[in-house]
Amino acid sequence: MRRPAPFPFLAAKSGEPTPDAQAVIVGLATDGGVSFRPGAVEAPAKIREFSDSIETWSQRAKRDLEDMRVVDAGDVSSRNEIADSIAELLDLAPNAFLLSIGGDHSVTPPAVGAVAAKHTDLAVVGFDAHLDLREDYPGDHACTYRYIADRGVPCYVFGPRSGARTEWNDVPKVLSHYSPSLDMPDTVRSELIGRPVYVTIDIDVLDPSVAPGTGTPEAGGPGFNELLEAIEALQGLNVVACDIVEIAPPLDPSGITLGLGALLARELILRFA
Ligand SMILES: [Mn+2]
Repeated sequence: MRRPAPFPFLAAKSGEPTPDAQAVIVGLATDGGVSFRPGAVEAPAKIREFSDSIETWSQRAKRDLEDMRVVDAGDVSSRNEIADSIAELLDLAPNAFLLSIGGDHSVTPPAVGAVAAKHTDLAVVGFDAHLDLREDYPGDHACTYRYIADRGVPCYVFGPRSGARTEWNDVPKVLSHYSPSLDMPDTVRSELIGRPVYVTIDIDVLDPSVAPGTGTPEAGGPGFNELLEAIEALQGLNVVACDIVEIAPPLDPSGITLGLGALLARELILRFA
C-alpha cells in the first residue's frame, strides 16, 4: 500500500507510473531495523522538502530534470510491503530507472529481491561505512549484504571501515568484492558489464563531517565529490535501480545531510534514467 507524497520530489509528477516514465521515485519510510538511533523513517518526506531548494539543472551531468519524465509514486511505510510495492512499480514502468529513498538499510534486501525477480542476473554495488554481514542482529540493518548474498545476488561493497571481527572473517565467503576505497577496479567493472546493477548508497559511507545526520556515523570516510565520482564511474553499466538510505532528519538539525541527499537523488536520476 503506497500513499501519495504530500508534495513530489523536485520536478517529478506525483502519481502512478506510466509506461513511458524514465524514472520512478518511491519513499521507503521505515526504520524498524535500526540498532542505535532511529529517525530515517522521516527521510523520504524531508528529502522531498529539501529538493525544493536545489536546481533541476546539474552542471556536472549537463542535464535538466525538467526535460525528463519523472514520477514520484509516494511512500511505502511498512517493510513487509516493500517487495510487493516495488514489483508493482516495475510492472507499471518496466523501462524506468527506479530510485528508492529510505528508510534504514533494512529496506534494501526486500527491494533488491523485487528488482532481482524482474532483472535476472542482478548484481548489487554498495557504498557503506559498515560491512553489514551479521547473520542476525537486533537491528537487522547490520545484516544487509549477508541477506542479499544469501539470496544469490552478488554484492560488491565499497567504503567499509567498520565491522565485527567475525564479519571481516566472512568477507571472502560472502562478498564478491570489498575495498575501503570507492574506486572500482577494472576487474570488477568487467564482471558487472552486461548485467543489471542495483546500487545501494548508505549515506554513512561519507565522512560524518560531510553527512552528520545519520544513525550510526563512522569517522574516516570520503567526501561528497569522491562519492559523486564513484557514481559517475558507474555510467556505462546497466544501473536499473538505486537506493539512498540511513539519512535521519532528527539528527540533522542544520539540514546538511538532507540537502546532500536531495542533490544525490537528482544526480542519480540524471545519470542513470
Ligand atoms: Mn552503514
